[in-house]
Amino acid sequence: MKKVVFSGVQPTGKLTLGNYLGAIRNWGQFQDDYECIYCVVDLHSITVKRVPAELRRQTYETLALYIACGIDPQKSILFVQSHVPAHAELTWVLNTITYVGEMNRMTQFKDKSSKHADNINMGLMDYPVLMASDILLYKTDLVPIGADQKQHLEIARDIAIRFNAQYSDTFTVPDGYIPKVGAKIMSLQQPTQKMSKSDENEKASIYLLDDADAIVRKFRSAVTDSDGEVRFDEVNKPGISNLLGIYSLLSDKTIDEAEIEFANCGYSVFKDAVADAVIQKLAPIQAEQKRLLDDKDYLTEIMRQGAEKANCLARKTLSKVYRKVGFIQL
Ligand code: AQP
Repeated sequence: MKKVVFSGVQPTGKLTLGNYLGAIRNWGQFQDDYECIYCVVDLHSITVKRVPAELRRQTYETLALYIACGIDPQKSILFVQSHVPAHAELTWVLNTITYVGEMNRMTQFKDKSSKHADNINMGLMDYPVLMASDILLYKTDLVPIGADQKQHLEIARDIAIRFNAQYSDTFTVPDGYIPKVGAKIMSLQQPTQKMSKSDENEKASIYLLDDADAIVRKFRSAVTDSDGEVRFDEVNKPGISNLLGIYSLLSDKTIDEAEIEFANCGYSVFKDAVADAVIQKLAPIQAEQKRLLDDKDYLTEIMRQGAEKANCLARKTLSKVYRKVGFIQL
């Protein structure tokens, strides 16, 4: 039996370089050795207000990006969360062993509540429990995530342990896989905050579908500092350190090597080199995503096949959970 990897991204807005370097880029490496399950988490994405037609379009776009980034539907299960009802059903059960106080303490809930003060809905608060269901339904061993999701993964572990203690061994307790470099790509305009697809300032994020001109422009206007030295120092030089991290990941060079390469260059040469590395990496992904989006039937078929496989696995776990809590099975 192969170990199971599960992860997902919300089809909210345009995916960023942060989503790619922190999460999706790392997914491919597991495909040969693990049973990989990658989900487009559309149920999560309606915790903030959405335009329905946009959500539909972005669901296709996100699935196409997964494939364009190297996730092979022959090797991994790719599916859309709302096609597998067990995610919502398990969430209800897990809600009954999760405490309001725990959810209130979640950093993302606090952040999103302040950003969407007019829409602090129950779904926003319940987001971590739905995420726990996503993970636990598939007996997941490993969850590749960016650093921002660490707290949610810990809650998923706590919920699994709590359920197992209360009802006997049922869930696998998952581990997180957080990359050593790239776990938190920062905003280009406020380098002490993470790059986020819902950031209203478009200059703050590199979107995976940005064209070359936009990428160059955004890196040229990236906030740095005034000492002129390309050196990694997250505390005193967060902007330059963020750019060094991005360059190092995309050029397969270490941070030390990158520092040496740009030792006497000044920031404008360095920024253009980072932009160029990003453009080179994204160009083939963009072309492949476009090709896939021109073939909606193919993408729909991938969704259908993925949903069938995921439903089969998820129903088994849900039925076990229902038995354990005492629901009558017909
Ligand atoms: N800046 C980032 N650096 C590294 N990893 C990141 N991730 C997100 N931003 C960065 C990782 O991407 C995966 C999917 O994220 P998500 O779509 O589920 O939502 P999120 O974490 O809330 O990401 P965003 O971009 O900030 O979305 P919005 O703005 O819609 O809330 C996760 O593994 C995440 O860690």
